Amino acid sequence: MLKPLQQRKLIRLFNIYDADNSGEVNRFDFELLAYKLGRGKPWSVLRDLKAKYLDLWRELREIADKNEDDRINLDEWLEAYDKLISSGKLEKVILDLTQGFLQLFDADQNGHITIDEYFDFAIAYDLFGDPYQAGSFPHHKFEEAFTKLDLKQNGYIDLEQLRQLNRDFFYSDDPSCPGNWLFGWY
Ligand SMILES: [Ca+2]
Ligand SMILES: [Ca+2]
Ligand SMILES: [Ca+2]
Repeated sequence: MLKPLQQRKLIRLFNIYDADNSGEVNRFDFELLAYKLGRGKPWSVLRDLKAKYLDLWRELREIADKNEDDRINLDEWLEAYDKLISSGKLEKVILDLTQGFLQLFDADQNGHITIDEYFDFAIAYDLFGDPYQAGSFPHHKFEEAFTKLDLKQNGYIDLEQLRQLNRDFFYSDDPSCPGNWLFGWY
């Protein structure tokens, strides 16, 4: 059974992946995320991003689309994560997620996520609003989130920390846990 805090975070994650705010997650959301992330980048980069996100979508559909209608609604989403967590299968998902996250957002590929790289993630996934629109992006909240995630307070997040933050995001029932902030406020 998911605890209330876990559930709240998973609903937050659902809303992030529901990029077009249609109330369900489907392949269009993943295409949209790829386009947002690839905006202004060369075609070959965008093409690879699209392929990556479609793979991600297929994996998620496999896990969560219980009634096989090519859409994941919130009930299916929560049930899938509940099962992944209770069966212990989430650990593998977290390892894949962490690796994928570094591939996508560690722009200079040095194994560390800096605040600038986290900023790209925040924009693509619309974690805090549009930073280029006046009044839309609470920059103190964004910086506060990164400061919480920067567990060693050394200005970046490394692979091991990222795994820990992901684990805490999915498992932790402690409101003061830094990993809760991985996808912005919740
Ligand atoms: Ca959607
Ligand atoms: Ca479905
Ligand atoms: Ca980096």
